[in-house]
Amino acid sequence: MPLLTILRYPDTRLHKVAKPVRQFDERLKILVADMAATMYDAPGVGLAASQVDVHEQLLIIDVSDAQNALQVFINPEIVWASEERILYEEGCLSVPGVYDGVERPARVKVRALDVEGQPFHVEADGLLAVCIQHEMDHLKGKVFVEYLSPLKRNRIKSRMLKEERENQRDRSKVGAR
Ligand code: K2U
Ligand code: ZN
Repeated sequence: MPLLTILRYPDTRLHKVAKPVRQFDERLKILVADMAATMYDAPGVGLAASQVDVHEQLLIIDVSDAQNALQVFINPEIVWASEERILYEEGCLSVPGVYDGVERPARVKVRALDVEGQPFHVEADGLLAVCIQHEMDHLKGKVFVEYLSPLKRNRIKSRMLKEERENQRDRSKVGAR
């Protein structure tokens, strides 16, 4: 399974709003497999299709210690969220090296479809609840740095753009050899 390219903030494609999945076919299963390989390789505990430039409502999560319990959420909806909130040090594969506190509902109930198109519900707390909400933000075109102050967000944007320019320069040097 090929590893997919993860878009890096502030790539504007990360802000596209994902459309509902309509066809539960072989293409979808291959996409899930390629996203899972990409997530485990990163490594990460979640990945939204938006991050690999596929703008469909699909996210995957594996919060198991052994990294052998993949969960697939298609067209997910949060049907209930607790009043209680949790502050969690979040990161993002699209914003490598940046971790900061984000406050979210501590528990959520989610309705989604599985890869066969069958509906299911999940009640989540802890890391799973945080990750589901983080990934669902991606499907709405939102990156977690948007919860931070404008000063922090602008510093992160400048740093990511600088790193991208350096990476492109390194790639051109390798190509020139
Ligand atoms: O969306 C992503 O880039 C995947 C995130 C999922 C995540 C976001 C916030 C909090 C936890 C997980 C990546 O897995 S970031 C790596 C990571 C892993 C465990 C805990 C925190 C960050
Ligand atoms: Zn993310």
